[in-house]
Amino acid sequence: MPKILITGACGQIGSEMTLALRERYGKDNVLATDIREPEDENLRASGAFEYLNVLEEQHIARLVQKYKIDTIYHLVGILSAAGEKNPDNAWMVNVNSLKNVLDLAKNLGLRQVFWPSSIAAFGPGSPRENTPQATIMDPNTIYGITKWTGELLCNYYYNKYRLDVRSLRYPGLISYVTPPGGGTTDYAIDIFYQAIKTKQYICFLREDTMLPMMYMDDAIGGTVKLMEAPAHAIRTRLAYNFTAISFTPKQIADEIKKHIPGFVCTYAPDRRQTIADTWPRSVDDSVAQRDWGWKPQYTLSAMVEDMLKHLKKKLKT
Ligand code: AKB
Repeated sequence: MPKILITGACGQIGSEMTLALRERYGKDNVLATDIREPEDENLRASGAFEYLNVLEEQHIARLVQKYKIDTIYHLVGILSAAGEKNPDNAWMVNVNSLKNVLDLAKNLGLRQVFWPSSIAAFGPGSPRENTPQATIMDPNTIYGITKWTGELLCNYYYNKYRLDVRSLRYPGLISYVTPPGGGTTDYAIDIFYQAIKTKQYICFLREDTMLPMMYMDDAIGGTVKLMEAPAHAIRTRLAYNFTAISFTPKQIADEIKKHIPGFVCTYAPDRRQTIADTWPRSVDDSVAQRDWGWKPQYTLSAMVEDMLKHLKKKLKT
């Protein structure tokens, strides 16, 4: 059984990953850490939590030793739109913390590290349709630059030190548990809250902006599958392309309208449009399918139905 430490456990991915890993490996084998206290009652009640600033390598090391950790899911990160507001902070949090985790994992002989990359690692020079696993990488947001740098670092630590570090290029992730903050794909979550609360939504991307997306259940399932795959199956130590569904704001709005008649979505693109315009419209994840059996479950309509069911309950409508 792995002994896991999760950083960023109170974030969008972390809060669900913590619960899923505790369910799978037992609550005593998964330590949740974050720089902020968990607000979610389920998360708080589900097992041990420790305050952690990932920029302090010694602090991570103390927790690793105290809880006999052998695996780190390093989920802390500043997203794309937030990164543009404070590039220095994005670099510090996204790159320096990853370097701390990789150094510590190497020095203490940890078994495995997971770190999320993103479709933001691609850029204007990458093909935008069915973007291949290996292609031109020229991200032009600081977030994308940190993600591509992080991939190169992971690859370096594997090649030089044989550290078993694995990574995925997450698309926009959609979930009803913890809202994201500061991303370009966040509209695909906000739209559900507004559709339920007011039947109106002003989208910050153009109606035809197609981006790769995934429901959180698929993201968690795929991540666990990657981490449990035998080492010989993992044939890239850069991040794997990883996708489920590509859709535009208009397509998701139309799908929501089937469940909430009268819902109206209008469009007022802002600075996030220029970020989205440099990202893939769809991604080729056939290498992940071939190497470790990646296969998503949720279609657009299944995802919309499940999101609305859970969010209506959460918002008590
Ligand atoms: C963002 O929008 O910044 C993220 C991402 C695609 O990595 N959701």
